[in-house]
Amino acid sequence: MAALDGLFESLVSGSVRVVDLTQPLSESTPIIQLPEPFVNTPGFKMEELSRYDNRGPGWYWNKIEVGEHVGTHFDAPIHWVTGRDSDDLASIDATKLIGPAIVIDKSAEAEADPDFLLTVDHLKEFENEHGPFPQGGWLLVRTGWDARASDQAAFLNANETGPHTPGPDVECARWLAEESPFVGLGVETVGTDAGIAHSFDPAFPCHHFMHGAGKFGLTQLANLAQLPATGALLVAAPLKVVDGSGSPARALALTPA
Ligand code: 23J
Ligand code: MN
Repeated sequence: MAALDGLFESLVSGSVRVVDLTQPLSESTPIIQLPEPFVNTPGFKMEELSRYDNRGPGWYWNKIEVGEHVGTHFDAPIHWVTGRDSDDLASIDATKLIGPAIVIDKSAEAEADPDFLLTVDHLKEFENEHGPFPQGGWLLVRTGWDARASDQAAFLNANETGPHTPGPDVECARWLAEESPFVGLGVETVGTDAGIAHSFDPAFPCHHFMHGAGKFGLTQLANLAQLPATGALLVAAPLKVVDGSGSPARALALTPA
């Protein structure tokens, strides 16, 4: 039997399900707000070229404009200064875009404390319960933040002290990048770093360490609640933009039904 026959059969029979981890991309998709003096990204915009009218009687098409880091999106290593000599979107080894998904659920903790920080201890605890993390895997962190994704204010959760959203602490970011077998980190929030990570040393440690190690980020994920802790397979599909630092992406998971 060919290696993928069983998978095709399972998809047809429904014993393997495709879970769409992607948030809808529209003009109301929430976007990250960096503080002064940094430049911010434009959001998503769509402009009609023709819609079965005199501009094109038989067809409908649009022009879209979007920042690379908008909505459910992929962070390439070259996004960060620590990864400046590493991969852009077009040079990434596509094998790394598919891998076993490990889903750690910290939604209760993030609901109790929006500044909740994921630590190496949390990850060791997970490994003690579920076994060692897989080589080439993706760590997906469930925080319940996807429930806020249609409301920019609730999603960014900012006050006069800045944004308050969960993410890894400095040592966890360093460990994921330099010691773990993961190739990427996926989150439900606007970025892979915690809201307060601008004040960490180094600032934005997840970007700093992960991209410095040639690893990836995936943000604004949806439907992680539908995945098992282990046993799902992630497919991350960013655009293959030459010199691109990131791109809106379709993120899918194959999961046992
Ligand atoms: C630019 C500057 C800081 C951050 C980010 C972008 C992101 O989170 C991103 O989307 O990669 S923290
Ligand atoms: Mn990004």
